[in-house]
Amino acid sequence: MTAFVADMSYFSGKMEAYLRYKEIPFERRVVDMKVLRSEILPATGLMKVPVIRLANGQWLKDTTPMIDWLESRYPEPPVIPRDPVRRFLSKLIEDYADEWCWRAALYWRWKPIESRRLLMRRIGHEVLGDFPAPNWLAGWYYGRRQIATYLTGDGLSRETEPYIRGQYLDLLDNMRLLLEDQPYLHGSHPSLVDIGLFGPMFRHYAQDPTPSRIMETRAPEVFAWVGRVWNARAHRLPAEPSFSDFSHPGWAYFLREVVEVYWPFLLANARAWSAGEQRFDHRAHGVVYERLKVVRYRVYCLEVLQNEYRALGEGARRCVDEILAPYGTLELIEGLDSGLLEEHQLPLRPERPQPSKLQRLKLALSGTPWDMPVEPTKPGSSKNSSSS
Ligand SMILES: N[C@@H](CCC(=O)N[C@@H](CS)C(=O)NCC(=O)O)C(=O)O
Repeated sequence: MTAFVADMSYFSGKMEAYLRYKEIPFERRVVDMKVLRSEILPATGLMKVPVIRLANGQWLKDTTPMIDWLESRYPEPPVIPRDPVRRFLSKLIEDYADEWCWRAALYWRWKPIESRRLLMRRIGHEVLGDFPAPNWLAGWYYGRRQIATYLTGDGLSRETEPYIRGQYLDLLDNMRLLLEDQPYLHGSHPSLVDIGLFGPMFRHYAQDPTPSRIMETRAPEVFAWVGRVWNARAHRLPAEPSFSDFSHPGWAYFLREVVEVYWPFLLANARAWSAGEQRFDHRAHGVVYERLKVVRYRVYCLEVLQNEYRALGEGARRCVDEILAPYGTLELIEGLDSGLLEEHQLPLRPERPQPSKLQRLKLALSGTPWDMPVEPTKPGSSKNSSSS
């Protein structure tokens, strides 16, 4: 199989850590705009990495379903705990790492001037080589676009900035607590929570100059863990992973964030989507993240997690509820239907509607939005959700 990746990409780092640890053979292809446009977009409907092309020509996209799919083909050693309670909580934390840790990782990449300058140059050079503009200008344009979409367009304000900034330091402190007692966050072997948190920690925090310096001094344990996960190989570890439960005090921070902040964010996004809105406000940590973009993909994330929760046996569900009880309960939305479950069935359907020339040009200039560019479905066109 071929993994299409970018060297500074959050989700590519996550995927590669998984493939390397599992020792799944793959050819590594670093993408540029041309590959994104001419190979990845037609095959997957997005210009995003990582994606995988299997030896038989079929494609996979999106790290979360990709890992699920690969786990079913390469089950040993598992990264997803087989115990249903640990499995569900791991998936919850993976999703939080993907969707709620993203903004802060972008903040630390694009806000400090030394990181911003370096990354604009790097991206201009490595990804945008064929852009019809000098590399530095293309990199500058890309950086401004990331800032506009994922920071100022995603709730960064004077009020929220200290919390966005502080999330990184909180992650470091709490990961350090966990790593003082075990080589990986969840025990003896890399697991889904390591892979998920590797997203922000590797290509952004450990490698972008400003946050990297902080990690080196504030949490060398995390710096060492980044190297350990990258270098982990299944055959060098005992055959049976031993994954702990979530009772270690280091998990309290993550569970609280998931229950008090992330899950309500997913609910608010899903409700706004059902109401056909474009933006919504979200209160967390006593401040308001204003005018967050409603993202259909995150309605899908909630739908998947709710399905996982509902599939738990009664005993397992009670156990999950008890573990989360100090922080609250997971409210569910009845009848939630993002309409994206089928889109994420892997391998992807080969016949896909192709973007028009105009859509391609728009994508090249504005970047791939969070949502589907080619088959936009208006909210409300599928069964709509109502809250319970
Ligand atoms: N949910 C997707 C997210 C993939 C994603 O957002 N990739 C980023 C790089 S880390 C990307 O390709 N962005 C392209 C752009 O912003 O134009 C996954 O888990 O794979």
